[in-house]
Amino acid sequence: MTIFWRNTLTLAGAATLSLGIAYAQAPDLSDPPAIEGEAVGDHGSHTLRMGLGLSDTSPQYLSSRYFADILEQRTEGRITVNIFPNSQLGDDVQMMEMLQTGSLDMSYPSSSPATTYVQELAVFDLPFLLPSREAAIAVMQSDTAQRMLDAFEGTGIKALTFSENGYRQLTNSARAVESPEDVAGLDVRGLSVRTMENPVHLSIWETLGANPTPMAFGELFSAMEQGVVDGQENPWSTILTSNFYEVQDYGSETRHVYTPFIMMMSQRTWDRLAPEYQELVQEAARLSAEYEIQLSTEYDDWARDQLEERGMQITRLDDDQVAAFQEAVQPVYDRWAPRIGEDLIAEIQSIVDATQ
Ligand code: TF8
Repeated sequence: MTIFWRNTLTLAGAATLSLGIAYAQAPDLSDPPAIEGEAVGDHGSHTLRMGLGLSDTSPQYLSSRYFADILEQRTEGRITVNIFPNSQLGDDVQMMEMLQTGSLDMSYPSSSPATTYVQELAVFDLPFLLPSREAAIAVMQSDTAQRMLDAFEGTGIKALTFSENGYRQLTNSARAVESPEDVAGLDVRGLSVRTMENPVHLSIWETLGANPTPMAFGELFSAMEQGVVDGQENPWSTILTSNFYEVQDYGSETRHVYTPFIMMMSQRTWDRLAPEYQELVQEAARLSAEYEIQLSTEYDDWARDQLEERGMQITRLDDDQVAAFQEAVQPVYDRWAPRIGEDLIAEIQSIVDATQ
């Protein structure tokens, strides 16, 4: 077991043991899948810089390390990847711009802020579109999704693969939320909710009666700490690994949107790689995305239970309560489906139906 993985395992182990018995199985952070395949031969040396938004305990980071390890091993050290987590090089929007100029080699943003480059990605932002992780994975691995990755052609960004950011959950510091009325506030003001920089997400929270504020992820913790916003929405693993429980008292298992990540490389970096290296990068991206989805799946329920252990009041919604949210956000479909494309939504829906 390499030093890195042992330290990470210890972190997860300590997190579990120090907080009592976690209800869900702790993620299996033992060494990632074995790296197989022959060395690809000498096609020059490259040191790549990769910027990530999340912390170095997140599935996004752990799978990116696995990606880097595959490249380093299969090129016998000729390709190395230096990973910069915690939004230290910028937020998703800024890092995508850096890919375009070539001042950054790789990044791993959510699909939502990338809709400025490929508008069809907004289909993933439609609320309650993907009813299960199985359906989400089928969509991300479909030809329809590959067409969206290919649509980055000409933007200066090479989109390599989708993986899982995950089902988004609402948290806030004001009150427990189990209905759309709790979001809007009947005798009190609507919740101020930070959203990603994406018009469909703004529309969702406006429709629910909240006061949405688009904001870069790197600014979110201090905005919540200072009360600039009441709440935010992200998967449980992000809420845990970004320590949001320190400034958020209430969580609601809304699962209102499933967001993919997109692993990206600067087109300039990609064009500098020999074909054999390009093929290896694509294979390493695919393998690390599979591992990321496995980790993110294992983290999901475990992270929610860890948040509960740390004092967050988690509201689980029953089918009727979920149905009330689905009904309340129907106007979002009415407004955005024509702009995203009814045919694309129908394609996605048929993939979803085939998994149910
Ligand atoms: C968000 C996203 C982010 C990720 C991360 C910065 O809420 O879900 O957590 O894109 O890579 O901004």
